[in-house]
Amino acid sequence: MLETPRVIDNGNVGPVNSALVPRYGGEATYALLPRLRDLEAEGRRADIKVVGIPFDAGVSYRPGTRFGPGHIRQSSRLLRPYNPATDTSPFAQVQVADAGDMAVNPFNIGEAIAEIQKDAMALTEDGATLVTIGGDHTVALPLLRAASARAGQPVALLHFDAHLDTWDTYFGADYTHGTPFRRAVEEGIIDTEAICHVGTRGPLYGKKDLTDDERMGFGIITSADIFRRGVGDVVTQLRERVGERPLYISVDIDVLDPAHAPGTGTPEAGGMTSRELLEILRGLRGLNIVGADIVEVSPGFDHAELTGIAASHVTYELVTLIADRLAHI
Ligand SMILES: [Mn+2]
Repeated sequence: MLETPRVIDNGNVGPVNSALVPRYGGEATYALLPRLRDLEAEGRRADIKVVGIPFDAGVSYRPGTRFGPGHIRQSSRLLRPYNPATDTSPFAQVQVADAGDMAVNPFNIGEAIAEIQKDAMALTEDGATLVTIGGDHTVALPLLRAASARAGQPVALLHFDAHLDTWDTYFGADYTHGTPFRRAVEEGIIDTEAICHVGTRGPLYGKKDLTDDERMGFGIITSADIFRRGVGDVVTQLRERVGERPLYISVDIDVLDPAHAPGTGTPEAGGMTSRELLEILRGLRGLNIVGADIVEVSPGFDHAELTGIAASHVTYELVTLIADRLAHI
């Protein structure tokens, strides 16, 4: 077994050194970062853990997000360690590692949710922050449970998605990828003073979908709002709504237009561009982000890694934000 040369910056173990090893060779960890188990074998710990949840038992339309984590990792090989948008090197500011995949039950959603919650609690036991690559949106519920338990209070939520995901049941099922945020409100794990959907669009079952959602406390910035008002104005509103609260960010890749992210389960026309999404995320710099997920990447419907690349960059900006905040506290 050959020793893999890595970038070591500021004492932190970074990606494989791509001046010595081709980016397209070797194991596809997220951004070619070290495996958590290898760091821990050396007595190190990670401040940020990127963890996969290969799961799609909660989908209502196209399946395939069980292959999302592997696809995002494969599409992340070209990411580099310096982020010019923020003038930071996130993998040098803190230790970031790929924690591998959670092994969740593909046949029993209740059991899968319990396993995800248990694994999320175990991975954050040492104070690490999780950035999760999914998986369908069902996974956000147990991740929010763990995030609010660690924060010791309900967390603010920015939910980037084409859809509300606050429906009640589907075929009588309470736990699906269309219902996690209604369950989260019912469970009191998100702070209804500071919850907002961003990027919604497309037809609904009826106006009641919106009135129910509003009654739960959600604000809505639609995809059309972003086009009409612009990124800067939207960022200002989101920052005011969240303030200094512990914040969880959930990004369904279908928030992007199908032109930017075709590889997803429930695509809707008229979405934002990947440039707009990345710029909104950069605008959240300094906020107290306690966890994040990027979900609904379904590689069987992807073309030329468009969706995988978009998701890998979204993950990179989320890691950047968390690393920068951790480096300044
Ligand atoms: Mn969703």
